[in-house]
Amino acid sequence: MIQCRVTKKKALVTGITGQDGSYLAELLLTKGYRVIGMMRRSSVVTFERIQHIQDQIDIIQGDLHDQSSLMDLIEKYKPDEVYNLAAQSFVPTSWNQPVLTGEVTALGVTRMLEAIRLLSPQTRFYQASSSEMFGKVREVPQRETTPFYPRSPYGVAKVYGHWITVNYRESYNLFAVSGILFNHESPRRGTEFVTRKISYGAVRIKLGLAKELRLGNLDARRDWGFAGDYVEAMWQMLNNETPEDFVVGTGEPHSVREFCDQAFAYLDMDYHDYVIQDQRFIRPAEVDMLVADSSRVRKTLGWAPRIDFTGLVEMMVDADLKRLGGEVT
Ligand code: NDP
Ligand code: GDR
Repeated sequence: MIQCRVTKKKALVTGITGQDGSYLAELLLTKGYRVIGMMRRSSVVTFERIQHIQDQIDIIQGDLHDQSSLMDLIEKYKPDEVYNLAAQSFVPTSWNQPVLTGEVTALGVTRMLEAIRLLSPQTRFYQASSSEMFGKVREVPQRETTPFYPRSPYGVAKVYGHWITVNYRESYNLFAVSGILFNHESPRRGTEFVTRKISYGAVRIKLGLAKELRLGNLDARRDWGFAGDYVEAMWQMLNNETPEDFVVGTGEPHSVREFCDQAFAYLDMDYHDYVIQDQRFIRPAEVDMLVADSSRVRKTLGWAPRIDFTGLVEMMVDADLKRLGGEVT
């Protein structure tokens, strides 16, 4: 009897416990991958976002600070694909902890690339680059060729991560790509990021659990999409014929004020009555406006977002209502 053995593709995801890691793991599982999730050791296990798929993933300890943990992982699994999503990803923290941000968000990329170069050069590598690299924007909208002008230690670290990825592709012929993703949100977004801070804060006010919501710059504008759509672009980039970098975004900018307006209005409230501008949340250097020209990814890979701005706001508010025990409107 001829035995037919189908080998599953193996993907290693760093940052598996984060927002994007959880959506990407779901996507890869539906595509039949064996998913190996790397997480750093902590005294409290942070499995909230992947609880529902925990027993379908191999969860392995590793840290972007620690070269030998990455080498062990790459040598042991020889993954077909590595998605490097782990980072110190909160922009304000990067001013308080600039060295740590550089260690993880910048040098961590080189550590992973070195492990791949030395132990598994056929592995395809995805780097989570960011629209924060455009910072004080040199053109509007921003595309692959727009020069970078980062405005925070986080943005600077991401620029390093981006260029080291390009450099390893050009120096060692690795299939290494960088997705320059604009802000993407979801009900799984951390509560310190502005969209979730607003959806969660508005619901708490609606349910009588809070009286006000304190925010920073209400006039900042971002190109916000849904994280579930963006992880598809990551997979498409690693499954493209050639290693190329792409800008991914909706192409629609909205202000923090508009996000507040929609979230509060959806709950039959007026944000003017509750939102207070607080100096504590103003950044030392701000990125005023980001908006993507993602025509290349749309044309080359056929990527397109499915959820629009209103759909995103309502999804996040509904999820927080459900979480906090209120009724979905
Ligand atoms: P999150 O902050 O939700 O997740 C970050 C992940 O990195 C967490 O799993 C965290 O682990 C892990 N991590 C942090 N430090 C280390 C370390 N030293 N070693 C190993 N793991 C570590 O981020 P997102 O999911 O939102 O973003 C994913 C990636 O995409 C990040 O690199 C981010 O900078 C980038 N990006 C995000 C965008 C967005 O809008 N979401 C846009 C563009 C880029 P733990 O749970 O233990 O904290
Ligand atoms: P960002 O996201 O810095 O773009 O980085 P964040 O949601 O933190 O800020 C977006 C904009 O909102 C303004 N803002 C506030 N932000 C926060 N966090 N809290 C507030 O109270 C507040 N008030 C106003 C900010 O000033 C800013 O202009 C995210 C992260 O996911 C990065 O990892 C990723 O690379 C980029 O998106 C693209």
